[in-house]
Amino acid sequence: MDELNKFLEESYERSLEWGRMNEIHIVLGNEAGDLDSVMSTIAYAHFLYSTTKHQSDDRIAFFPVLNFDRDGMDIRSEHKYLFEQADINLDKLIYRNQLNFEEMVRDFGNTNRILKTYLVDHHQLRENDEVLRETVCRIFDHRPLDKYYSWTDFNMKMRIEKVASCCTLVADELFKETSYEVDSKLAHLMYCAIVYDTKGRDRPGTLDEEMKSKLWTKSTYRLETKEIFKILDELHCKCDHLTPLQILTRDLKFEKGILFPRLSMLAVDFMKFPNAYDAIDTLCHQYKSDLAVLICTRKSSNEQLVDVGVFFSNLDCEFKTKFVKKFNEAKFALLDGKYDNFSIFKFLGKKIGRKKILPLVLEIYENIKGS
Ligand SMILES: [Mn+2]
Repeated sequence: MDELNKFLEESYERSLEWGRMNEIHIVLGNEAGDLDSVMSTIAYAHFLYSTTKHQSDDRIAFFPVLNFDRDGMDIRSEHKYLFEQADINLDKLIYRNQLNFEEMVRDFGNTNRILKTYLVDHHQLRENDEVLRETVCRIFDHRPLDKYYSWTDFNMKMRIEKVASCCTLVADELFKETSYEVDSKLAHLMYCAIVYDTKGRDRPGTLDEEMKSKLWTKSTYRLETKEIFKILDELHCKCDHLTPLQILTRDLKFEKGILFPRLSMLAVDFMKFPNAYDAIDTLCHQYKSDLAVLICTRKSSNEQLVDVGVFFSNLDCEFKTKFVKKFNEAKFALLDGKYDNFSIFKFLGKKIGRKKILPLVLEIYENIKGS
């Protein structure tokens, strides 16, 4: 068994008997579970494991926790493809539902055992991870800093930088540590995540590019950038094997009670699925959310088309009217729709994605609710 699989299997085994551990290090990715989040999680956990002096101590554990359930792996086709290609057993990865963080924090509290958490690709804990808050000691993220979410009381290190991929930040951290040799499989997996996040393009002079080429030299697979991007993008966009609900959940963010699924098709096309409307309704019920904002993009030959579907689950007409007005001001034009509580907006500006739409919607939402 190769080094990476050995590490993953050992981590998995120890996660089954975490109560026996004296020291646990949790590396936690974001709930959307996109490629760079997943690869950063595994890479950073492997890094911590390899650079710890007490490797032979069987009461120290390093858990790379993918922040979704095992079923969630099957709908993330591009992840699955890369793991299978790298000969990594999907059943030996650690998924969010396999660990009970409440119990863990309770069990470790008031003892001298150590429980530490490292966040990658996000810096806000969602509600059911909030219990880990005081254990967080390190954060790597490439999203804009959430000004509503404060970490100031905590003694921890945060690296938030505007790069295309979170793997870029983690790789940089790994390469800086001279005692650590980046594993060749991990190098390949992180390389692929960066290629995906930079859309298969070269970005000379950026940290993304620098890390991409450093990882390339460590990797054993050596597929061309363009070729990798084409494969991953096709896998990501292919969703004819998924139900509308699966399409909504495979890249989903849930923040401040609002759902933000990202889709690789336009909202107008998504709504053509027979159960599309019911799927959004079901999702809102599952999360007890009163607003879902579908961020939808489709590539056409020379441009990226963006539209946004907004589902007002439990909100009155007045809220809707105000929302439409504010959203209009941000260059989102309302299209005629056939539903009372679901509206589609076409984006009239040049370029936008979830990273920008999410804070915009939160601001509008809080603005209206507060008025
Ligand atoms: Mn990311």
